[in-house]
Amino acid sequence: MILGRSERGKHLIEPVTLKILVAGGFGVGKTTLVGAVSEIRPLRTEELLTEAGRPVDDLTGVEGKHTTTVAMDFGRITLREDLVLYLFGTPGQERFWFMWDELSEGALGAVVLADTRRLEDCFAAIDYFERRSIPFLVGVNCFEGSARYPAGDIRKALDLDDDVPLLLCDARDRESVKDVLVGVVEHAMAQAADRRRAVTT
Ligand SMILES: Nc1nc2c(ncn2[C@@H]2O[C@H](COP(=O)(O)OP(=O)(O)O)[C@@H](O)[C@H]2O)c(=O)[nH]1
Ligand SMILES: [Mg+2]
Repeated sequence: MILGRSERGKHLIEPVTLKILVAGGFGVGKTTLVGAVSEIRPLRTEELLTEAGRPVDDLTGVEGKHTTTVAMDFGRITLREDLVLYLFGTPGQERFWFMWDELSEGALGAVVLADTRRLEDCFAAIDYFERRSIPFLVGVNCFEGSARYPAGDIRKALDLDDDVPLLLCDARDRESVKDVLVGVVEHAMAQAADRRRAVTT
C-alpha cells in the first residue's frame, strides 16, 4: 500500500524521547518519585546502608530509610503517545558527584526535589543546574509531619530566580509526579524558546 502524504504520521508515531534528571538530597524521595511513575520496573541500584556508610550518610529526618541509591534510579514514562520521558535519579550523596556530568549530558531538564526539613540538602543541586544553564524546577516533597511553608518563603530561602517554577508534590503519588514532570518539560521548552528569541532578535 502506498501512503499518501496526508497519511504521513498517522500510522507510525515515533515518540520523542527526552531525558529528565531527578536530583536532590539524600532521602528526599528521588527513588520514590521514579518508582511512582515508571512504566518499566524501575532499575535501581541500591545497597543496604552499611555500618561503614553510616557516618557518611546523614540519616537525620529519614530514620525509616535502610537502602540508599549508590548509582542511580532509571525509569520511563509515556506522557503522551508521542512523548516519552526517561528519568534518571541522580545519587544525592556528595561522594557520587563525579557522575553528574555524565548523567546531565543531553538532559532536557531536571527536577530538584526538596524537603523543607532539610532544605540545604538541595542547594548543591540547584547550584549545579544554574551554573550549567540546565532548566530545572523545584519540587517540594511534602512529607506529612513537616511544617508547611508558603511557596514564596521557600523560594526566598532557595534564592530561586523568578522564572524557576516551584511546585509542591508528593513523590509517592503518580498524578502529582506527572504534574511535576510536565512542569519540567514545559519550563524547558519555554526557556528554549526564550533563548531562540534572544538569538534571533
Ligand atoms: N511520608 C512520605 N515519605 C516519603 C515520601 N517520599 C519518600 N518517602 C520515604 O522517604 C524515604 C526516602 O525516600 P527515597 O525515595 O529512598 O529517597 P532518595 O534517597 O532521594 O532516593 C523512603 O523511606 C520513602 O518511602 C513522601 O512524599 N512522603
Ligand atoms: Mg534513592
